[in-house]
Amino acid sequence: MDDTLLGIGQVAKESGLTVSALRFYAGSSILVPAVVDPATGYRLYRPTQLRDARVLAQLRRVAMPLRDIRQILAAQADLAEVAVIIERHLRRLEAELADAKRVFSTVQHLLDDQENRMSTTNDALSGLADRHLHSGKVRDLYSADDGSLLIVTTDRISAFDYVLPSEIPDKGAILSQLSLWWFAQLADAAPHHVITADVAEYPSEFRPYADVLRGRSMLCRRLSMVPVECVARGYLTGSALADYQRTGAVHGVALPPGLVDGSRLPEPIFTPTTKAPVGDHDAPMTYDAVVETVGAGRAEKLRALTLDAYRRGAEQAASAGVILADSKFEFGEAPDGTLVLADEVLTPDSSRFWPADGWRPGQAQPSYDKQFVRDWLTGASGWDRTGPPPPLPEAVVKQTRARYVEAFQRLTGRRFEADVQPQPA
Ligand code: Q0Z
Repeated sequence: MDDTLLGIGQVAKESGLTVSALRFYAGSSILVPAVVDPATGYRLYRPTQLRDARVLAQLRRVAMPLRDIRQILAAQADLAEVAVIIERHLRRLEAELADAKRVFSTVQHLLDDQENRMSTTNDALSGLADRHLHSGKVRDLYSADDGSLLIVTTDRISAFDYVLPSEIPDKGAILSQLSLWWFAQLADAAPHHVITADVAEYPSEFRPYADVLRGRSMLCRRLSMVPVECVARGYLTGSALADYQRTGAVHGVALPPGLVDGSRLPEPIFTPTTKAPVGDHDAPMTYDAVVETVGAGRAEKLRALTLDAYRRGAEQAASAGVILADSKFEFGEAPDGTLVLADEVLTPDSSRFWPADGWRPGQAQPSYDKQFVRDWLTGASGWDRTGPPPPLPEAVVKQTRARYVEAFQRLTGRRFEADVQPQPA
């Protein structure tokens, strides 16, 4: 055995730890010097303890608690036990990262309250900042004390991947009520996550905000969300068209030759995507990738539920003179394993709606709701699509609001009434 002992200064130098840190660890029963020279009082370490000091220095870099490090140094011959301790710490770090993301999202929301004068719901709901979980481009998510979730649909509008600096009055209420109506229409095909949209039934912490929430929010069961965006397409456009033009297939599904932008597909197809973090784009998944992610049983149910919901939606839309080109559904799992339809359904924000009488395969189809916005942004506005987009002129706001109202009334057969508590469909 090599019994050349090392001084504390040398161990510090070669491990990257400081002398005072080494003293502190020794006081915590980690890396206790093998020998204290009785004459000088110097702390002396064995060569193997230098390796321990290096291990310690590395593990502290990833904030591993001292008790875990003590265990690892004691168990070092047993690599399986070391792996268990490392795995446990990795899961802690992942949980902390998820927590940090929520914190950052809340911070952005808080700052937005001050910066973004245009966002009326942000201002009105700033008292709920500590319950705020997440914001999408258009909707905000809050958590209730009883574990349920509140989805608030704002009047924000996005185009070309930007949230515009103008709002469309009542858009949030219209889309929220459209989604509620569809949940009710689809209820015999799939259970859904809505508990109530009646503000009088909301948990008490939301009562002070009843006037802002009424008509534009829904209280939902908290589910374990399936990490797959379930998209169904009956028509070829967008990223699926690009896929097809490159490979002749879409998400691994072969399609007949000769299809063009806006072509109706022989039958609706399931084109799932990954859920990308904020700001990223979703990536296509093959069916096999879905099976790998959620298991064969869930994958088959998701595909069947998605295609069924799409078919029903497309059929009802068609009878109102509207083409439902494609739609994205999100599912969550209830504690008993049931797959539950969640998020929003069959709204213009989750789907492509085209006016049936303007359908011309072979060219880009006009959007039912956003065409005035897109035309103005790419034309008269002079915006070059690099920086943030300019505010919309009043006329474009009015035309666009009218399109949302019209879509709601055609699809549901109901009148849209602002500031009214929606009744169950
Ligand atoms: C949905 C989202 C946002 C609205 C989480 N029932 C549920 N259970 C668990 N999680 C969710 C739901 Cl809906 C959930 N999202 C997306 C974000 C507003 C919906 F800011 N995130």
